[in-house]
Amino acid sequence: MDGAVRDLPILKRDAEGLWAEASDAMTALYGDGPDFQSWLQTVRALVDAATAERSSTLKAWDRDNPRWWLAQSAVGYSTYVDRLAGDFAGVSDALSYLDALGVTYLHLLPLMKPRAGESDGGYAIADFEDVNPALGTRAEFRQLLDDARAHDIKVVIDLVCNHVADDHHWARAAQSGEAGYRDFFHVIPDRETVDRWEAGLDEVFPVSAPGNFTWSHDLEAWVWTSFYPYQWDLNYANRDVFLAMTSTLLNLANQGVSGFRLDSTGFLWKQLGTSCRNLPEVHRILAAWRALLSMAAPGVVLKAEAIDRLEEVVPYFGSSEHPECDLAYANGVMAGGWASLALGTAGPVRAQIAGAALRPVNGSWINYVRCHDDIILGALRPDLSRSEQARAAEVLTSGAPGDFGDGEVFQTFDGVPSVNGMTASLCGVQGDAFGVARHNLLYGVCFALDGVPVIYMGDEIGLANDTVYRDDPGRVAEGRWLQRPVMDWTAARAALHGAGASRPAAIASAVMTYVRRRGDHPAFRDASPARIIPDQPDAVLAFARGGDRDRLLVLANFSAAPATARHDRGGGWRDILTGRTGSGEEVDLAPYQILWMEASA
Ligand code: OTU
Repeated sequence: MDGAVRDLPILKRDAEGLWAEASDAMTALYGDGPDFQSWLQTVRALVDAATAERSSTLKAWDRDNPRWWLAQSAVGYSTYVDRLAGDFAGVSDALSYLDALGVTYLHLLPLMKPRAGESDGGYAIADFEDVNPALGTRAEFRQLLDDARAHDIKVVIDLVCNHVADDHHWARAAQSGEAGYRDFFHVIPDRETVDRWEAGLDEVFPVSAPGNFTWSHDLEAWVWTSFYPYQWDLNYANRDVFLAMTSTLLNLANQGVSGFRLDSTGFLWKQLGTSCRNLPEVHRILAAWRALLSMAAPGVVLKAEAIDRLEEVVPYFGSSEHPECDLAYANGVMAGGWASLALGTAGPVRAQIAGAALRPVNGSWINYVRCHDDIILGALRPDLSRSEQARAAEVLTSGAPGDFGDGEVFQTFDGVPSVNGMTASLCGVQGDAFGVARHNLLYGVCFALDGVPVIYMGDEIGLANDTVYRDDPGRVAEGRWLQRPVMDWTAARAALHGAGASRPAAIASAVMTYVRRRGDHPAFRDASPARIIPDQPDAVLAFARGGDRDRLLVLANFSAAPATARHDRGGGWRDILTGRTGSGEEVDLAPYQILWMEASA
């Protein structure tokens, strides 16, 4: 951890300082309510109880792992439990594989008890206190957490904090008219009022779940449902909701998880006349959660899942004085990488990396190439025009000659389709000779950036699209299943040892080289942002990492034609990925080639 990070005010704040921070945020949100001071004491009692109940093992873990995600060796892996290994016990068995790959933190997609029937891939939670029975028992989940701790692998879970399933007991209580529960949700009796709200809103699933409200016969009213009709948005303007979710957060932290991916953070607060995304109150909720969690479970990380334009995402870090989330998804860089690859120009990714450097020092990026969701190119507006976004999506999905990607269109926002597919398929590994090089290019950039690189399950062996969902009536309407394949363990175990089919082995070898070089090169000790090196040909992305002495240059060619990059390593250089050496201030890059270049003298 570098000096600037070690000196963060938050790390020096004692419990009372943290409580003052949390109280300020809660006062701004709920200070006008009746008996506010006594309500505040209820929150205090909750966090004090959680602090007292935290086990000595976890307290020791907190002490030994301050800001563990900043370790130079930190590498994440994101997966569904069942798609990777069937159940919790299967994931326990997979830990040694993840260890061998170099993974230090495991993000498990939703694993709490989901709604019966359709559940948006588990993002409709019926019970935060229970796990998905299809994945095992609570005891098996606890065992997995213990096993992971033994491997020194941190487990981060999804906390779906914006909504609950329509069969969660809060929703059930509202449906049966139990006092207090109707206000857990945004319930609007008349259509005119609904229409006034709708006027400011976008749609998340315009095709499969148009609109933001769903009629409930039981409530005889419209319920706010930003996502699917069975996902009921929680009403955080109601302090009981905040209290209930805070309690959930603290309980789960004390079970031994190392962090939370806070799902759909942008949607937590609604205000008529706005887009109801990323409102200031959302940031107050997160600041309060960070401070309360720091009181009870300081080693636990908060990750913001705010999939938006960069300028909307940066505020999710808060500031060094008033921190919010410790990590946030660099979705702009991710989408920029795909746009650059598709268009053969480094411009889009370059602009996003330059913008990502503006994060505050208390925050760090999660860098990734793919995840379980679609790629939303609209995050690149206005830098990238709508027609360029559309062209990029076409290259990734059309299947026409020259359009290398083998993805699918998910849905269309503002005239631009969002894109589904696994990295390997989107890179066209089955189509032309450059597929593997494209895959290695994107992962090579991802691992060289500042922040934590996260591998999406199966990408380490170039697992292709899973088209099985098309024949499954329960899943055919949800195109994101294309990138939720079942792990191919035969290929994976062979590839890790350099054996088996050549493509998985080649991709695994590249990924493992990135993991190792990132872990051992001194340039990556420094957590400061990547610095763009200007004056390159259009296709070339060039950036520097590390301090003056250990500086590493990353040069990447995003086009299918050779390109010549410029650099200041004229006295002699060495590519730490391949060992290739050279001199002179220009270097020729093959199509899609990436170099991690250190000074050789
Ligand atoms: C998140 O998604 C999850 O990652 C999705 O898998 C869920 O469907 C969704 O929340 C609801 O729980 O809200 O802030 O394809 O990128 O829905 C971004 C659209 C989200 C997703 C968007 C996203």
